[in-house]
Amino acid sequence: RLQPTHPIALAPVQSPEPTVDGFVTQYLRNLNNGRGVALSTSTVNDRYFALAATVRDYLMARWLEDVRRQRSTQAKGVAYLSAEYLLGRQLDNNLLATGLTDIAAEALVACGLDLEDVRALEVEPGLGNGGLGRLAACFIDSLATLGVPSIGYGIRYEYGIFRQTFVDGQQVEQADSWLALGSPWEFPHPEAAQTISFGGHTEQYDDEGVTRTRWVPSWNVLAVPYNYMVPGYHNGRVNTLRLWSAQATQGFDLRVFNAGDYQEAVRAQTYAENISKVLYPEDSTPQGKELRLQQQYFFVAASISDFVNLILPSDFDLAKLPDRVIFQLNDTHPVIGVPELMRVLVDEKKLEWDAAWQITRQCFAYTCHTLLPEALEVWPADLLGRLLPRHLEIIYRINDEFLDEVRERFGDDEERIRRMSIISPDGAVRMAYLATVAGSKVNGVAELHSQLLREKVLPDFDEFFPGKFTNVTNGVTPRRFIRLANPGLSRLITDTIGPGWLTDLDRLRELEDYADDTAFHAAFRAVKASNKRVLARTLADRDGFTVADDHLLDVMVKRLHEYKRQTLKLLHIITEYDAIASGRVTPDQVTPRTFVFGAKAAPGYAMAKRIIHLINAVGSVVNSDPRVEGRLAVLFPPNYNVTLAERVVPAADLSEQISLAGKEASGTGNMKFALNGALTIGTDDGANVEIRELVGDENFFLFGMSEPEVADLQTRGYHPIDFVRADENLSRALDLVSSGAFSGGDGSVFEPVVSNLIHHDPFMALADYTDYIAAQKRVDALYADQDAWTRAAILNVARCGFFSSDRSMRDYIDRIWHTPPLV
Ligand code: Z16
Repeated sequence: RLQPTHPIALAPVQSPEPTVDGFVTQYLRNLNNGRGVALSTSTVNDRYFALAATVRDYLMARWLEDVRRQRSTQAKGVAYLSAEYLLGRQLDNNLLATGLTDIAAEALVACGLDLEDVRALEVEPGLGNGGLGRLAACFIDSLATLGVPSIGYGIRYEYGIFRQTFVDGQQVEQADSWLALGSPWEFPHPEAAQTISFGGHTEQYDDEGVTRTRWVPSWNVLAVPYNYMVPGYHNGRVNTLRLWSAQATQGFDLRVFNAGDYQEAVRAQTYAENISKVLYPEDSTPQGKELRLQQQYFFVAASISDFVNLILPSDFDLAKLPDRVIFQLNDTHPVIGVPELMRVLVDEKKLEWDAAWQITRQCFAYTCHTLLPEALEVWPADLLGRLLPRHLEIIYRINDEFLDEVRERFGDDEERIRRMSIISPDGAVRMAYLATVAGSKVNGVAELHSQLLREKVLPDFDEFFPGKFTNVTNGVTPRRFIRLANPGLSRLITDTIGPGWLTDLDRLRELEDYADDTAFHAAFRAVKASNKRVLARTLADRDGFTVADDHLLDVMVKRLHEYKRQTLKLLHIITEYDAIASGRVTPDQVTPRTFVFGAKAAPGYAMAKRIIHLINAVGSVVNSDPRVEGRLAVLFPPNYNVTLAERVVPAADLSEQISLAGKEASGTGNMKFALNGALTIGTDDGANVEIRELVGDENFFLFGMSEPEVADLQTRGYHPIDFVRADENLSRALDLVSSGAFSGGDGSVFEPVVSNLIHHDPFMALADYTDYIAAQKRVDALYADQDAWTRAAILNVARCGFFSSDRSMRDYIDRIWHTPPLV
């Protein structure tokens, strides 16, 4: 047997020198050897790829060491299972993590290049819809920064969230071909591919006197892993994100090919590879399509097999699996992993059912991200059984045994049994119930959400499983959303309280001492003004917009959903516009405001698309009416994504968090804005509640019904028309839309939006309108006193350190995972 003898081969992996010379050397090597071009003939894309490769090279030694250590120590780790990771651009983040930003910039200058030009080439991997996917990205950043052994598992969609364009004000979706030029951040490992099976039937067989079940599937597909580095911030740690890509098991089926049906053979290949083709563009309201279940099983089965068969040593005692891993279920999307682990343990590893169930119950934990009943996934049993017949059997058995336990506790309370059954009366598998029964813990994502989850969505389960339910309030990574997005504020903070706060965000409290400091006020305001100019430049470049620099910047960016109530924001804008246009107030009586929207609508969500159209329509009227010129502007840049968020959030003065109370599970944009010194106008919903408690009532514009008031109005009977009659401004605003003022005189265009509000208004926008307008008046009043406003903004920054995703991760570790950092 050959052993390495060369000293270099014996030494640990070498990193390039962390100097400008070292960087230049490595950079040119990557450009020449990796891209096969000379500096003089390289394209910007070559230059971007070589730069990314160079940053990778600096991370490589740490990554290889961490992977080795996580395996050799056998320490318990987190396997985060998520169908979405909304990562955002990687280059800046990885430069920051390694502390190489300045060296890289200098090295590029020495090569006659500008870092700014090169970084613009990066297409962000948009492998998520919104909050849930971005949360997963923040969490893996924090886990790496805390040094917790962990791996993120997900899907390498060939097309991420669609690119949004507007044609005549209406949303048109385009494919997000983020891989068109390749990605420099991924490491494919086709040799580690897993075969994932589907379809077929199950059968019993005799295994040396024991009757066992086996699954005889009818088709399969290869899951090829692609690894991505997840560097910790300045700690020399690099974790792994492993995304699976579907590939046909053979290029073509030989038998079919020999029979002469070449077309048919290629069709089979396309079918298999469709599985990881595209991200489902639904946020909060899934469609229940078979391909989506295929995606879910595909990545979860590959991940479990990867962990059990490749990461664990071959002689591992599976009874100890709970000491080695916790599979965190990010929403119901990966819940099919529960019967899959049972199948692996019972059918493949030949454990007893009861022993396997003991293990499984300790290896999973479930995070619920919603309260909307339509967002809780259910799969028709026949669909699930056709695709995964063995899993359906396992689910039935889990349910039977669970309901037996319920009967034992409560007697034949058939009503309760029906309520708690994992299988609904119409024969669908309730994935949230399955996750709750199987999970060691179930958590909501903000205090109010966790409370409502226990009291309203899963009360029977809370009663049955005391101690199972817990809360972990969401968080956001301060590396990306403060340090990278807001370098000016970051510098000011470090100048004021010293370094260290970026990994210990509670230290922002020390800024409270400067809430009345004149010099600090001036510096703080200068940062905000400069961020507005940066945003203005971005919007001018990408959309040709002009942004006034003396306006209050009023921002509502989030997915378009009726429960989030973009229409309520729009009614405020129309009211302001109407007041000036009708001459009831003079332009100088209103605070000059620029309203910024960012929102994608699910392509099949007709009402959401109409609302997008209406925002654009109101915008084009307001922006071209000389009567409000210089006072009101509406900007709706298309294709809001992480990259744009990094510009919008630091520039905002006012953060709109106006969902109907009880509908937004948490929100995370709300946290990003507050941490960047915007004040929030918001309802008592999701994490807004905790933001307000922390920053103080006087530094938060609260309005609207509370959740109990909403529930109360619902039971009393909600009649939106009553609210229209009671507020003249509201009826005027609605009439303006109906009159066709925003649709060239044709009132029919937006009639569905208006009549839906007046006759149904499922999210009670009209009921909260009057109070919302009153709260906006308080915004105007405070903004008129710039010292008071700045003080409140500073206190928002100082008091929101709690919303670091580092804290969220510590809470998960303490309450759910029990996976201490590896020191
Ligand atoms: C999603 O983004 C969220 C919930 C859900 O069931 C599905 C998707 Cl794709 C969001 C919540 O709406 C939001 O309130 C929350 O902050 C976010 O998940 C992260 O928890």
